[in-house]
Amino acid sequence: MGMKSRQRTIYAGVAVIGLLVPCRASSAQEGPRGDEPTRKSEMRASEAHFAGVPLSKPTDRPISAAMARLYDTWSPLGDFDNEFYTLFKYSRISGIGKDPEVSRRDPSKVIKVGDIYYVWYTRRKTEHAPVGLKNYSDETPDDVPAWDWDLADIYCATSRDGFNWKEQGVAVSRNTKGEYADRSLSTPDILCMNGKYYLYYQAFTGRMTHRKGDRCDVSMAWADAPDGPWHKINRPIIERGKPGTWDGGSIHDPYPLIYRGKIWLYYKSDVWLRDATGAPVDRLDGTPAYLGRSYHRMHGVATADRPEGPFVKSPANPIANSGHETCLFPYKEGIVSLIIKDGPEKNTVQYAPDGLNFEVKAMVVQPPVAAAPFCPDAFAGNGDGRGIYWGVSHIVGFGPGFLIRFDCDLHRDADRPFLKHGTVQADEASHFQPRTTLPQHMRQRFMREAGSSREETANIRLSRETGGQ
Ligand code: AAL
Repeated sequence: MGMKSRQRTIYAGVAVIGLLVPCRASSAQEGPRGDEPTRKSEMRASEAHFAGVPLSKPTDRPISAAMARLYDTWSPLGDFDNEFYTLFKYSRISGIGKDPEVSRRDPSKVIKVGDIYYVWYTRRKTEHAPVGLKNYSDETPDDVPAWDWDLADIYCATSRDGFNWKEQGVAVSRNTKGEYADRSLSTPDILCMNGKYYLYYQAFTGRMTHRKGDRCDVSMAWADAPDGPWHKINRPIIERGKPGTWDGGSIHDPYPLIYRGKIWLYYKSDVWLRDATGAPVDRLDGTPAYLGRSYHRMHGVATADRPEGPFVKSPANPIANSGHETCLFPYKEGIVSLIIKDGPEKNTVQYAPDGLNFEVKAMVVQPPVAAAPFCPDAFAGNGDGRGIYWGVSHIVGFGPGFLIRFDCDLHRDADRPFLKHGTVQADEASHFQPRTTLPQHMRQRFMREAGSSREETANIRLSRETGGQ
C-alpha cells in the first residue's frame, strides 16, 4: 500500500512547494511488517504546515465542517496519506480477453498454486445474443439467452504472469434439462481449505422469466486439485431470506474468505420493487421509480465451520448498503470491501476491523467492475491481512463480456507511487460517447427519451424562479 511510497510522495510534494517538514526519509527496509508507524501520526506530532494547512486539527479557532472532516475522517495530507486510496490501471489480457464469439465475466479471486495462477469465471458461447429479460417470453426458444450470464458454465484459465492466460476448459457445467441447476451456472468464487478447493457459484434452474428476475441459488462444487475434477453438491448452500426481507429476492456473488477461524461467505442481494403479486414493477403507488425498475443492492455475510455449511447469516446483515459485485480481502485485523457499482456508497473503499461494521475510507474513480483480486492470504485467517495489488475484472454491457487485468495499490507491502496520485479525467470521447455505461434499462430509457431530454436541458425549469447573471 505503499506506506513507503507514500512517504516518498509526501517528500516530493513538500520539496515542490518548499515547505519545511521535519521528518526523516525512510529506507525501503524500514518499518516492521504489520506494525508500520503511520506517517500521519508522525506528521501530526509536528507543528509543520502542509500547503498552509496545519497538520493537526486547529483548536484555537473555529473551523468549518469540511475542515473538521479533513482531520476527523481524512487527513490533511489528502489521498497521499490514505492507505485505502488508490487509482486503478487496466491492461488487456490474452486468452480470456475480448472475443466476439464468447462471453467471459464475473471472475473468481485469483489463486496461485505452485507457479500457476488460476481464475474461474462465467463463460457463455451461444449462437444467439442475449435478448434481455423484457423481450424474453414463453415463446423464446430454449437456446436463446435472456442475458449475458444465461446458458453459461463455469470455466477455468491459468497463467504464469497474470497477463497471458490459457483457457483450460469447463470446470463445472450445467445439469441436463429438468434437473437442479439445468439452465445456467455463473459468478463463481473460490475457497481453499484443508488442501481442498471449493467453488461457490450462482445456479439457475429452469428458464428465466420476468417474474423470477435474476433469482437463483448459490450452490457449490469441490475438488481435490484446482484442475478438478469438480463434484457438485447440487443443492443450495445458503438459503434466500423470506419474501419481503432484504435478501429474499436473490443471493448473488458468493465470496468466501477465511476469517476469525470460520468461513465467511459474503454475498450480494437485489431487492426489486414488486407489486402485490410479486411481479417486478417500475412504479410503487404511482410514484415514478428513478429511471425504471427500482431496487437496492446490498451485501450480507454468512459464516460456517465447513465449506458445505450450514451457513449462518449474520444478525448484522446487511453489512453494506450499496455495491453490486463483491470484492473483499483481509487487511490488517479486519476486512476491506470495494463497493463498486450501485447505491449511495458506490465507488468507495470501506474497512471493517471486525468484518461487519464497514466505514467509508476512500472514494475512488473507475474502480474495477466485478473485481477479483489476487489475494494470497484470503484463506490465511491470521489477522494480518496484507491487501491486494492486482486482479481480474470484467467489462460488460457492450456485447459479450470480457476479462481484463487491474492493478492498484491497496497492499501494505506494495510500492506503487503512480497509483497514489490524483484522480482520473475523462476525455472528450468519454464525455460524449453515444453509448453510456448505464445499466441497459437506463440506457434504453435515455435513448428513448433523447429528444425530450435535449429539450429539457435547453429549457430547464426550476420550481422557483431565480435570478441569474
Ligand atoms: C453480475 C453479478 C451476478 C448477477 C449478474 C451475473 O455482475 O452481480 O452475476 O447475477 O450480474
